[in-house]
Amino acid sequence: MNRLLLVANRLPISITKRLRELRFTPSPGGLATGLSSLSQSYQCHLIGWPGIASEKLTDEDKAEISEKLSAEKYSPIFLSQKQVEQYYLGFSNRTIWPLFHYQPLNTVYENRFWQTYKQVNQTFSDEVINIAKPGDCIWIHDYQLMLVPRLIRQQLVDAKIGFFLHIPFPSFELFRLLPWREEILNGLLGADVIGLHTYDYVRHFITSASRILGLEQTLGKISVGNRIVKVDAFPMGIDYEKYSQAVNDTDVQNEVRKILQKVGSRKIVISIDRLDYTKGIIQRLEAFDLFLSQNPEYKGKVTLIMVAVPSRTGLEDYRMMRNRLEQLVGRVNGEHGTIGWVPVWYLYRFVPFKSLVALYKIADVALVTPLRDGMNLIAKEFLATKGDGKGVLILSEMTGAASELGEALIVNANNKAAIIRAIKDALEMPTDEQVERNRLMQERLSRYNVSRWSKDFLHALSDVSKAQKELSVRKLTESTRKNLISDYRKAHSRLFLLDYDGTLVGFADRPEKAGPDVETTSLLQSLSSDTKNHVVVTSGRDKATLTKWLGNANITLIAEHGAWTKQKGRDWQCVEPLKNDWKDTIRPVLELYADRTPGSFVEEKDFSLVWHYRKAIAELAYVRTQELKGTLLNLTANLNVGVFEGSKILEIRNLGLNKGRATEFWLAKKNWDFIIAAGDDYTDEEMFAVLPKEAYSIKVGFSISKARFNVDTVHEIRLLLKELAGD
Ligand code: GDG
Repeated sequence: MNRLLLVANRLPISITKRLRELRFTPSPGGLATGLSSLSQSYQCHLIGWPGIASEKLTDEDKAEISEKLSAEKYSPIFLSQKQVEQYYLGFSNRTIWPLFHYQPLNTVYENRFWQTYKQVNQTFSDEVINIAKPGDCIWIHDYQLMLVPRLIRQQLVDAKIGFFLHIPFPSFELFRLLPWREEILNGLLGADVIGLHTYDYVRHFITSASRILGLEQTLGKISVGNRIVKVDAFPMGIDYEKYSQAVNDTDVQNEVRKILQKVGSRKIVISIDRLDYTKGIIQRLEAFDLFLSQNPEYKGKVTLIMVAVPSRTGLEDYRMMRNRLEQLVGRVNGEHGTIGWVPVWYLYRFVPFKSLVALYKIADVALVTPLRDGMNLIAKEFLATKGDGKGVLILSEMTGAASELGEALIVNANNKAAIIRAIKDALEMPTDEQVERNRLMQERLSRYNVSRWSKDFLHALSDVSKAQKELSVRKLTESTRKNLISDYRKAHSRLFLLDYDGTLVGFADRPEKAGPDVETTSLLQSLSSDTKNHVVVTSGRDKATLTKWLGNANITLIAEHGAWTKQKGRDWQCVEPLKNDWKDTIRPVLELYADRTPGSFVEEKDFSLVWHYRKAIAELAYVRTQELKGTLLNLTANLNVGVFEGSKILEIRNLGLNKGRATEFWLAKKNWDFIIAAGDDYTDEEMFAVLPKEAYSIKVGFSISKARFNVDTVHEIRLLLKELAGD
């Protein structure tokens, strides 16, 4: 059975020490319970902090802890008090947590927090590296450990590494505020799969990777060096069975009875969260206060049961919030309450599971209105307990859960009037409607439960690792190279199809600077001097440039992706006449963008227009490219031209032009017994696609390609060609 190493800040256990004796209390967090279903397919091993500062422990204590926990397949990470304060309470909860929850004004940027965060992430990685074996899956969780994927990758190059972020990934405008944004992105990109709760967060992550690191993506796959990183949405589910079955437990039923005896026939609204400013608890209570003022007929008829679970009590902000909340509860109860009716029942504690389920069960309305929340599992758990389908969920649109639970009463958590209206609508909603809405959501939640979530994530991880392996298998190895050379030597009629930019020569700041050096021209000369060889350079360049650079070589030139051909010793010929009238509409648009984007310019060829932005500021170029693409797609909708994105260019050209057609022409010309084709970008894919399967097709650079082989750099392809030329 494969091993799964689960790495998270906390182990699902708490250790305390009294009178020199250690006490171990299981604290089953959502994650550990949620992932228990994986134990059928994986041998799970958990790595995390056991919840006690190392100053309180002797060496013997640590040995005892390690021994006891290893029986549970847990590896403890020991952290000092200072590390807990600076890495956990500091960087994780005063920098990342507020910033990622759209609270930039509450965000603290302290270098010492960051230094300790790096140090602790290193400690976690060292432990993983220490216990990992080949074939293990490593799954890292959450914002406390964002540097771990890369730290592990640096040591275990081929490891299968996944990362899941449980909180929102903020929009680029927020993320860019972080002084250590590059390091955080690079840290995450050490993973093979980065999982987020929603597509919005995926989009935000991809935008940040592109605008901050200049990385490009296709369909959620980002190329990082010679690796592919998949970024995708995996909305976390709950253990649906567990909650839907729990309502039948005798303990839960007793609890339900007890609460109902106290509340009587009043309607019950519940509010349950960790006490955190992101959860919108105070705003929610203010809305409830206003609801009672504006709807006095509900006085005495409805009770709000508010559970605030103590959280991060070591932070001043959290302590202050508790004071504010308790004052407000006092005021609301004082102002609206009567003898015999307390409007808000307030509990500041962690409630046992049976009480939690009982509260869900008896609630007529669940008021879940965070200001921001990665997902929010309370909303889902509430629905799972509603076997009879009765009950109304009021849900903030700022939660990840809102994208799955559209049948709930969705509100803007900052809009008190909307919350007040929703409370009233919920209390008055006909039972049929409640049932109808809930059934749809319940079906979805029971299908996409936590076990499905984790399996989906791990499948994605296996798929990406497989693709990664295929990619490295496709690397042109020494033995394929030898085969290629031996096939070449045996052959009598050989065809070379070589792209120019990015294949024979590297990119330059400006296209006109990428002319061939002496070595390139003499390489092409040597190849073509062998009468068995026919060399074709297939380029997107215009014919004037190719004539200037390669006109004297005894080779065939293809310009503008196949629009023009110059066969050995002949003149240029236009393959087929194409319409060009579209250029007059498109040119002014491109020129406008060139003016608005310093460093960019427009190139005009016979059958295409190209906007180059290699020298423009990356961030500005990104914004402009997106705008320009949108504009061009609109303008060209009814024309026979396409908009193509290449390496730092946008090209608009006639749809009939592509290297595939040009390649087919050359393939049909003769009975070649050796074909080699090399290229680096999307236009070369058209060439690779039409080649016979025995042809040696080589992609320069590492990304998925139709080519049979990949090489890393221009240098490598030139070395190969030199060897063939006998240079
Ligand atoms: C983070 C993200 C994301 C809460 N109070 C009690 C109790 N709980 C359990 C609930 C639920 C879990 O804790 C809370 O999960 P949430 O999703 O509501 O929120 P966070 O703790 O902020 O979690 C969040 C989540 O990670 C998962 O990815 O959804 O957005 O912030 O399971 O049942 N359980 C018991 N007593 C309590 O008093 N027994």
